Amino acid sequence: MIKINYFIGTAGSGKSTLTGSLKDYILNRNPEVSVITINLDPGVKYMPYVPDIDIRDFIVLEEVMQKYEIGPNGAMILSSDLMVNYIDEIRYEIDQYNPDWVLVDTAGQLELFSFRETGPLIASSLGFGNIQKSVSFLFDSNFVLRPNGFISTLLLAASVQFRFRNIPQINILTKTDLIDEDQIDMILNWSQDFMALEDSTNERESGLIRELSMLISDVFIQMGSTAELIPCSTKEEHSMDLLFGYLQRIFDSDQSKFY
Ligand SMILES: Nc1nc2c(ncn2[C@@H]2O[C@H](COP(=O)(O)OP(=O)(O)O)[C@@H](O)[C@H]2O)c(=O)[nH]1
Ligand SMILES: [Mg+2]
Repeated sequence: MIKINYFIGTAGSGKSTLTGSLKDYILNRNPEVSVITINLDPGVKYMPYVPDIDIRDFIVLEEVMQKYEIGPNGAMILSSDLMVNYIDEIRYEIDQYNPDWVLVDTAGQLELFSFRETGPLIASSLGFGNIQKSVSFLFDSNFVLRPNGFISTLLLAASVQFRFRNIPQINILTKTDLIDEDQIDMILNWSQDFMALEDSTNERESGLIRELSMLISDVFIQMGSTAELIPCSTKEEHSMDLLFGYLQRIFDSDQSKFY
């Protein structure tokens, strides 16, 4: 069985760092396990790790700009759409490695991968046979310190879940080393108890934002709890333990096998 995890999140939420760090972590812990990383961001210039499979071997942003005579934004959208043409090549390369784990780093701009056809199509096309998959959605710690930032990120996480339909999703609170314990507890509490989120919203937001936030958190209360939020810092070994444990459990439970 090959386990594929897609890291999805807003630009700067920590996808690339976590992809590289998690690979190192798994290899350090268990050298006989084989792990590969895939970069699916055709526009990325600098990466904190060297990907084993790289979409930039097939699509070069500057060439797309020149060939179609478009600017960088249009070229990012087109490059992202063009990725579906290389699904067979990516699948072939994955099979060459025959890995236990595949960590997929997605485009800096969340909407390119998740809200166009590309991401869901790649995820379902790569998902046949002996492959299990999961989505990890990243909540940037600095972003979700206020109730309204938390709620907007929660909405994004829910949209990603809708887009990737039945793929099991975990939500990760990234860069927890940058905020203090109390703040981490507060955010985790919001994710487990939407009443607490509503209380904080009442206290800390005002005007239209407060009204809207209250309405939205009401919807979440009525929907029941979404996926659990897992705190993670790539700088702390114990939090990588926690995250890897969750990922393993997702794949060990039956839920990711049938999609
Ligand atoms: N302190 C800290 N910084 C992090 C962590 N993860 C990522 N970063 C930083 O956050 C920034 C964005 O990370 P990156 O992985 O490029 O985000 P991406 O756009 O989602 O791929 C970079 O400056 C990283 O060094 C973390 O766990 N702790
Ligand atoms: Mg990145």
